[in-house]
Amino acid sequence: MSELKPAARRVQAAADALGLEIEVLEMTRSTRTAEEAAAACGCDVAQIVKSLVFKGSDTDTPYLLLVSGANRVDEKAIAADIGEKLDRPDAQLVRDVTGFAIGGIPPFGHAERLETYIDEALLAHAKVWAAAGTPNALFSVSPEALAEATGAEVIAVT
Ligand code: 5CA
Repeated sequence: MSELKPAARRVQAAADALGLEIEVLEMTRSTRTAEEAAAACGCDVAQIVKSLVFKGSDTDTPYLLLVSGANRVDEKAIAADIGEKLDRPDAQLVRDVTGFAIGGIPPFGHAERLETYIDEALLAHAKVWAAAGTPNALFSVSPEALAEATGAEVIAVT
């Protein structure tokens, strides 16, 4: 625990503050992409939580989408759920609103509170794995507990 990098420690502290019982683990190999994360934790890529930031094209509101590693977001299909069209922000905006760099964006503990949606496909698994601040830190959690802790609305993303 005390050996966690500062960004990973921030995620553990945020989980603790939310009352979410998880343990951040630092892997010896890269977990930068969903495929690498699945290989590192020995799970299916569908069990990896991608924490993706989008930006509303009308309001510039940043939205966080927690998406199964097996799915690609259909931006047109989800616009109806969210209420506006979505753009993909650049890496700097993602860093500004989350406080973390791409490849390690966690699902909570961000620089600002983000309106959050979770892919219904993640709820099909007993356990999912999400990034924890760095490109080799992860934690496992039940998707229901993750949805509750993040206040996420369940949507279909594809
Ligand atoms: N640690 C892994 C598994 S949890 C991880 O963070 N995967 S991820 O999919 O959530 O993060 C990578 C995502 O960041 C990519 O799917 C892509 O949507 C986004 N991304 C990658 N490069 C950029 C970029 N230059 N600008 C904006 N978004 C980017």
